[in-house]
Amino acid sequence: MKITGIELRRIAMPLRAPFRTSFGVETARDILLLRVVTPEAEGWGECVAMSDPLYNSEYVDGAVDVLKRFFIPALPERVDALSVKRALKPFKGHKMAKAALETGVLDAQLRTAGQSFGSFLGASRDRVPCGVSVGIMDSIPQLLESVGEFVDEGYVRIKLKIEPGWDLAPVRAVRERFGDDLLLQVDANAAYTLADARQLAKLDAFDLLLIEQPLADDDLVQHAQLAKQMRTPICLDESIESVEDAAAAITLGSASIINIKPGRVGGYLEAKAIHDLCVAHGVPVWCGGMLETGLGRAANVALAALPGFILPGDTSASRRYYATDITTPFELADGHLDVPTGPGLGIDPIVDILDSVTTSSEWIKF
Ligand code: NPQ
Ligand code: MG
Repeated sequence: MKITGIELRRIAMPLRAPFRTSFGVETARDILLLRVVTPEAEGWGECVAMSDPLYNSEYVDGAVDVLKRFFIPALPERVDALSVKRALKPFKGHKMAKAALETGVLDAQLRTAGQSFGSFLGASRDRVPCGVSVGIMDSIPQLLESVGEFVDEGYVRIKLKIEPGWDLAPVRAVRERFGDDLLLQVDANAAYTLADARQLAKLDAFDLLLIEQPLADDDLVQHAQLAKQMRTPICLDESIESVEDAAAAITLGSASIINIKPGRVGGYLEAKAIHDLCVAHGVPVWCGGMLETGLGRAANVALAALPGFILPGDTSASRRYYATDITTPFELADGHLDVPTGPGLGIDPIVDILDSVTTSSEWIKF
């Protein structure tokens, strides 16, 4: 495949409600989209980096810079997704920027071949059960109202964002209101230390599916120690940036479940490799979310349809975050989203909507 050019497009997407985590409050999503143009097709890659380096070290301006300065110039004359992955391997870090470029090329490649993301990745289902991530609130009544709305919409699993001072009380309140059958888990986004082990172990009373990323990103050894001090399964998110990280976490006993986000690990090829490793080790995985538009969501839903994704993901409907998506919105049916079946992502941006949220655009001619 020869690339004619790549458009770097920056969009601003207002969130329907502020989303608060242990690292901050977001009211709008600042997103970089890559449009990879070939003579045969156009492929889309959504970069999941935030505008500020709060979730991990990446940020949108940094992604734009490393793509323009290093990644795009390093592409070979003829490309496919695998050759992009190989060409970017010498560069350290910047997994979210790498993932966006690899995904844009993969989408163009699959659209040309007439194959869907789901088929390419090895999906074994045509729809996926969906969970939802619920932000930190100002009060317990507010939280219960929000969780109640999501339960009514059909979400099959609830994830509560937690931080020191907002952990036991919200979990207890949600369990009391919605009962023991509700699938419930928590995500700390690295807000605790091993000194909090006794407090975290109190969560064991609430029969949670898992606790996600309680400790710092680079604390694999301490996660293994924490795992011995609580019964709730530990799931890693931020700590896992590669198949090697996943292997280390499994060997050390740092995680018994892994959250796979293609952006965080450098793309869908690496995400698939982590899935395969986890299946081989009997480690359940699930698909995380980064408040993607319909473009990123389409690929995530395809990934979440692989056989090892045995827990519901954060693959929520478009309206969880956005009043207006840039694609036909993903809508929940019976707690599930359908896996797109068309070539590539199987979904296209709606040009007028995309234009209306675009804040800047740059064309890089090959
Ligand atoms: C997580 N996502 O699993 C992340 C973190 C996260 C759905 O909980 C703007 C952009 C705000 C990306 C807030 C969910 C965000 C963001 C949280 C990602 O850890
Ligand atoms: Mg997380």
